[in-house]
Amino acid sequence: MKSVNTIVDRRDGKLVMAHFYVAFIALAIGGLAGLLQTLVRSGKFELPSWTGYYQILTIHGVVLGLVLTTFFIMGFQLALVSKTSGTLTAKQRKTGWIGFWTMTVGTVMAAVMILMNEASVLYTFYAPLQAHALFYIGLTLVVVGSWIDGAALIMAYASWRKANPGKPSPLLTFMAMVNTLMWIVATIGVAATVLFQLLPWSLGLVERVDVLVSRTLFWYFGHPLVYFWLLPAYMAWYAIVPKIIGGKIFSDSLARMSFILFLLFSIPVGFHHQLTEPGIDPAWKFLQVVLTFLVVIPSLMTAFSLFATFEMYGRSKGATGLFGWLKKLPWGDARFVVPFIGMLAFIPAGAGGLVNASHQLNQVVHNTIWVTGHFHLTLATSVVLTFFGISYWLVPHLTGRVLTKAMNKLAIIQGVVWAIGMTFMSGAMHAAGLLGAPRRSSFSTYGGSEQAMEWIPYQVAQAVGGSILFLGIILMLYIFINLAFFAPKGEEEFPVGEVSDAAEKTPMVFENWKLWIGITVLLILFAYTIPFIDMIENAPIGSKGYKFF
Ligand code: HEM
Ligand SMILES: [Cu+2]
Repeated sequence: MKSVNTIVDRRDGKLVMAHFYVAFIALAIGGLAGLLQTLVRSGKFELPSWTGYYQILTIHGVVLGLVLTTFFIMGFQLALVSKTSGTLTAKQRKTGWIGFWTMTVGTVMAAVMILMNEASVLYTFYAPLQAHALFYIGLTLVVVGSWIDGAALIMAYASWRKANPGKPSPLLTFMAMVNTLMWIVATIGVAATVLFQLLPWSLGLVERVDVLVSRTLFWYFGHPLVYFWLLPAYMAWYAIVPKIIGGKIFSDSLARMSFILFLLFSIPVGFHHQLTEPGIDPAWKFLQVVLTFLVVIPSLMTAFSLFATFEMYGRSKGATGLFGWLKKLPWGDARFVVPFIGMLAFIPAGAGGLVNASHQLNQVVHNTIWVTGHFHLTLATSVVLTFFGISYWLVPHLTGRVLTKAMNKLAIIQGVVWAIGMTFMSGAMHAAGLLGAPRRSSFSTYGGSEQAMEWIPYQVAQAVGGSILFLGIILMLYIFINLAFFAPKGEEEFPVGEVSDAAEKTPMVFENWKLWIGITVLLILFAYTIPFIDMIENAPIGSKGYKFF
């Protein structure tokens, strides 16, 4: 197809790399904070007096959960659109730069407030914990900047559609569009709580805040946030990994369908994070849990089509028997192996997610460190290893360099080190959580209580795992710097999968955004309107702000 560029235009490449520099600086800072947390929680290490556990934990959560992810994803999606729908126009690229700088200024503002110990409120910034107003303004700029980046993507999509009437957009552009639209609908919730509740309250314009309303608006955003992290990994799994192994995309329509289902079912489900919260009628919690479980459908569609791609490829290479195709996969290629480790991690991660979302089982794990174990498998392994796997070819592609054999080998080692470290850390977190160990807690023996003593061996195991993981971060940073500045000049492939010949033609209905956004909005109104009216009608007087730092 004519519209597929062989290489991403240098000017677009610079814009993408700007996003990646911020993301990888975030990885360095956040990784160090993570290491310190595990060391503190082992009970064998104390932080210096000028800092504290919650300040470090806020840095870790904000910098990795919010900054690394948003910058990497926006950069990656810009690269996908530039590659599959054609070089950005000057106006689109400029919009992207404005978005980048808005996000960066916001990040610096929030970071300075955290470093000055004016905002140790953790990355969820739940009321009634109250941060400095500049922290909330900084986060608002990050969100607004991401909308401006999103506008650049939407403009690029629109110009492709205009130039190619009646044709379905390139698959990776389509996927980036779905994720961008989901992000815009979702971030309205967090923007609302920050602008109308937290900011006026931290400025002293109002004295009290309605905690339940702010938490509800946060989780209206917080669940789709995790899908905003996950979908770019799915883009790579569906449409890039098949090309890397030399196979074909199983079905273009199935991939689009599953993305649309994520758009529909990711948002009206925030209550599954609020199952223990009073003030929400259990019937509405039940409804949102049912909607949550519908996400199982596109998840299993994804798993099915990935393994179908692998099997079809293996058999085309002459594999026989039930699992013979496994041997034919390119086990020496980091671009495949590292995301593949991420896919494997998603099996226990997804199972744990079903536990979290089930009301009764949630009572056992709620607010324990099990939850932290869960999202270090989903986000910090499945998603992050896929992002690393993408960086191994995308960074050299953009900088006009190549991934050498030596770096490829180091990259595989990096993935394996991560898998080992995470098995220890996340495994110990899951186990300690089942024994009741709380998340978001510094080291304590709780007055020498017997139950707290049971947790300590697991906390030591977490520190062992955390140290191995930190080694994984150092390896990743080393490889990134090599690929960005030092690797030999050359042309690294940007792999874009082709659809299997046997697949059905893609119907145009998937591009009917009015329809999909319409259904999304209806589902949101259905799931949230009545409980929200309840919350406001029965609102307590609200809470004053607390600063424990
Ligand atoms: C060296 C690697 C890492 C280590 C050792 C580590 C360790 C930890 C620990 C011990 C906690 C929980 C502490 C507590 O609840 O008291 C935590 C929380 C968290 N981690 Fe990591 N982590 C690592 C990498 C990552 C990565 C790559 C991400 C995301 C991309 C991530 C995201 C988070 C988030 C969002 C939290 C929640 C913070 C909160 O509850 O406020 N971590 N991490
Ligand atoms: Cu959720």
